[in-house]
Formats: sequence, C-alpha cells, structure tokens
Amino acid sequence: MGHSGSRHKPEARILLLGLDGAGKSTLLYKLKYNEDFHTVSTVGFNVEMIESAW
Ligand SMILES: Nc1nc2c(ncn2[C@@H]2O[C@H](COP(=O)(O)OP(=O)(O)OP(=O)(O)O)[C@@H](O)[C@H]2O)c(=O)[nH]1
Ligand SMILES: [Mg+2]
Repeated sequence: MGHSGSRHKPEARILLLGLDGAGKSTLLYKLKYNEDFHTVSTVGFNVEMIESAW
C-alpha cells in the first residue's frame, strides 16, 4: 500500500540456476551488499530480497 503520490515499483522474482560452484551465491550477495563474500557451498537454496534504486 502506498500513500498518494508514491510511485509503484515493479517487482520481479528471479531464479538463478547453475552448477555447483558456478558462482550463484557470490553473484547474489554481490548484488545485495556490493561486497565480495567468501561463500561455502549452499545446502538447499538462498533467498534474498534486493531493492534497486532504478
Ligand atoms: N574466478 C572467479 N571465481 C568466482 C566467481 N564467482 C564466484 N567465484 C568463486 O567460485 C566459488 C563458488 O562460488 P559460489 O558463489 O559459492 O557458487 P554457487 O554457485 O553458489 O555454488 P553452490 O552453492 O555449491 O551451488 C567460490 O570460491 C567463489 O569465490 C567469478 O566470477 N570468478
Ligand atoms: Mg551457493
């Protein structure tokens, strides 16, 4: 819900699919925190919400 005058921001749900060790988690946390993370192999899956300034 937005108050009058606020612009609706489009939302997207993105699935990132790749082989083990392809760099999916690295890319996800780079996009979210703009930092290089030391990752460990993901058990299950990672879900993050990212808000862009666009
Ligand atoms: N050279 C290089 N290494 C990368 C790049 N992206 C990630 N890596 C390295 O690749 C390794 C695996 O990265 P992850 O992000 O954990 O890969 P993942 O796809 O999430 O792996 P799983 O969780 O096992 O499926 C890590 O050691 C990263 O530092 C890249 O662009 N270039
Ligand atoms: Mg991973």
